[in-house]
Amino acid sequence: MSILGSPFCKIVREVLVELELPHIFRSCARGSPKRQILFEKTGHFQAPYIEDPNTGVQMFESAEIVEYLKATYASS
Ligand SMILES: N[C@@H](CCC(=O)N[C@@H](CS)C(=O)NCC(=O)O)C(=O)O
Repeated sequence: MSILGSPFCKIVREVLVELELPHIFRSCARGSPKRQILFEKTGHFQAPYIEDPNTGVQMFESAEIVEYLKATYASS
């Protein structure tokens, strides 16, 4: 099955899977009411967006998210 999606979200999801990090994925496809929910929460809509309940970190920007996940969860 092929699913078209954001290439920016894809690289973040790949790192979440690679690091075997349990996560909840909330799709914000065009037309999804979750877009408005994210906008109301952050004042902005952009995907990907991550919230880490372990650290309280909330961030946009795929490259920064990948860097954060690797720095926080990759074992050396
Ligand atoms: N520089 C950002 C770009 C992210 C981006 O452009 N995301 C698109 C989805 S692919 C987006 O949220 N666009 C706003 C919209 O769809 O309204 C990153 O690397 O995360």
